[in-house]
Amino acid sequence: MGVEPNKAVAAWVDECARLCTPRSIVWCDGSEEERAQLTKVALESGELIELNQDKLPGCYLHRSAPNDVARTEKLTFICCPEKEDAGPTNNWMAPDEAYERLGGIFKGSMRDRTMYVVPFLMGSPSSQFSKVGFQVTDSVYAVLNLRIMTRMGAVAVEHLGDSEDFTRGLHCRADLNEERRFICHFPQDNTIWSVGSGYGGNALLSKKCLALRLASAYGRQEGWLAEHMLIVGLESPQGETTYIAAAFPSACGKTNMAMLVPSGRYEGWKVWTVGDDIAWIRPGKDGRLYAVNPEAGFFGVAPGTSARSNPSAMAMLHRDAIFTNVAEKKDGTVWWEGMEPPPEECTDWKGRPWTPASSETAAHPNSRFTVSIKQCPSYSEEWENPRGVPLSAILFGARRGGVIPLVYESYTWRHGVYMGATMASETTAAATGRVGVLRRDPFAMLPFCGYNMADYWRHWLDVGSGLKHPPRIYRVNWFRTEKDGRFLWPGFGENMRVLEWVISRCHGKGLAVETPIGYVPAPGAISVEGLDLSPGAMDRLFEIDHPGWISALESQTVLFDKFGDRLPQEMRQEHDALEKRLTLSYAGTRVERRRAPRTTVSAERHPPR
Ligand code: GTP
Ligand code: SPV
Ligand code: MN
Repeated sequence: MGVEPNKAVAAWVDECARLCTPRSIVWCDGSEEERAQLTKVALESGELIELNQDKLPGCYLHRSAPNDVARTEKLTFICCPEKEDAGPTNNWMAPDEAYERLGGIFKGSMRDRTMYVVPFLMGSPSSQFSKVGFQVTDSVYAVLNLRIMTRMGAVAVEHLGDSEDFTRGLHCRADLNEERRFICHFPQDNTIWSVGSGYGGNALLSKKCLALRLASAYGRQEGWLAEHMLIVGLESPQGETTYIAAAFPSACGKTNMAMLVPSGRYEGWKVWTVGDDIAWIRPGKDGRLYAVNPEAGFFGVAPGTSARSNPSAMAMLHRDAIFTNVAEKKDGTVWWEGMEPPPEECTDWKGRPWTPASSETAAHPNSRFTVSIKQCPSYSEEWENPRGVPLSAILFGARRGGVIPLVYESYTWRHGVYMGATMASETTAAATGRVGVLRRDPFAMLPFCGYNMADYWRHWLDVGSGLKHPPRIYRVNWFRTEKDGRFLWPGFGENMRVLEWVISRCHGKGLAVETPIGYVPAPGAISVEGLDLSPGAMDRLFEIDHPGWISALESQTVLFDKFGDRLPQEMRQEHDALEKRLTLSYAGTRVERRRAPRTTVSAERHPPR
């Protein structure tokens, strides 16, 4: 490659080679020639399948092993020296034990394989806050994905210079056996060892392993935040851009919101995509929070993506994309559930013939596309900005059939941290295990927080208390349903109606009503003009479900109790204050059912009562 690795890198790669004993070692430089060469190798081995190069130039299909289609949270470990520092929501393994157990699996695992060494940079080359990682891997698919997902090659080697400060990521698919699959993180060694999986977040170590799990631990030490958040800029017809970050659990709408195309009513508005999955957030000198997307591409959920739901995503998938576990049509193009009417016949994600009469889906529910952020029609030039974009609002959103209203605003930063900490969501196909089960997913970081979650909440409280101009904090829920299971809210481009209210609040204009749970939009503050909602839908979207909240409060206590003394007292205080407000208002509503809201407040925020 063009740039020589420094001594520390060379020594570490040498160690990896001695452990895995590959047939050969290839140092990757990120060049076009290399991409062509690696694509050829992957086509020959069957790791990639060529799609129709006239209709989809530069596009390829990858079919993963059927037992390796999603993140495996049960097999993901934080290996810090003390178990308590990983906390009750993480799996923990002692570092020595982890190195030994995984070392046994890595030993000789690349005997008849090539070992690729991939330098990559997370963040802008001109930022001192960017991080360099090296991934050693036996997967050409991983290399080609990293090439899209990160700034890969010489740029990373140059950024590192003589420094030893780089993440050491060792990855091998080994035999893809779940019994021998482990994804281990060693924050004290800046090291990740992942073995036995070739899939997404398990195998692209830049993403969840480095940019969330390790980075969250380093962010705590260094005074910043690594978050599972999209970053988007919303430009008004007057030319004012408001930046919002939003944490939604896996497969709960980040990619969609990041490249939202506003519905017709919002002509003149522009949406700018800065990131769709990960945000590194730092306080700026001006007392605001600034967010950077450290990645360079999207690894997005395919099913449900259509010209109607996400036209921007469809537009960027016509060239230079890798598709994983989608269906292939007869003409060598791709298909997945929800894209458009099903083809009469196609090949499913396992390579078998499929028709609409088949009992299984054609694409895997967690099938994905990998594509460069630069191909997104709403790509924001601010993606290059080493300082990041200033945040006016932070949204926490989850998949909830009930209880959580369409949108509400926190009273304060502290109340907002409590809202994020107590988020729960119905599980999705992005991780193995049952789908549709409600579980607590604080800050959408349950699978990604690299240290004790209680310390993480403490860190959020501390960061906020140092800010002169903290962003406002919201809960949103696009997924509240009718009794028959249909969504009450149309979602997607129509979410702009909710975001318009959020923006107007940030600029001191939008009207809100104070309720026990927080500020909700004043009647009429969210436009429903032109929407085909079922009768009473808005009332139900904002209904405060008292019994639902009371049982939520109980289960929050179960979560909080897990953390013992480490739980910040502020979380209990917010819990108790909410309980009190709900009890008082419930007593009121029993006397006067469905009483009109008590106070209409201006855009000013009050302290909670
Ligand atoms: P990860 O990449 O796993 O982190 O997921 P994500 O948070 O980026 O989720 P994504 O935007 O890919 O959406 C996941 C699924 O939710 C897709 O099937 C979408 O079609 C669906 N979805 C996204 N936004 C909405 C919405 O506003 N309403 C409804 N009903 N579904 C949505
Ligand atoms: C997620 O599950 O949140 C993802 C996909 O973004 S993966 O990279 O597999 O983690
Ligand atoms: Mn994600």
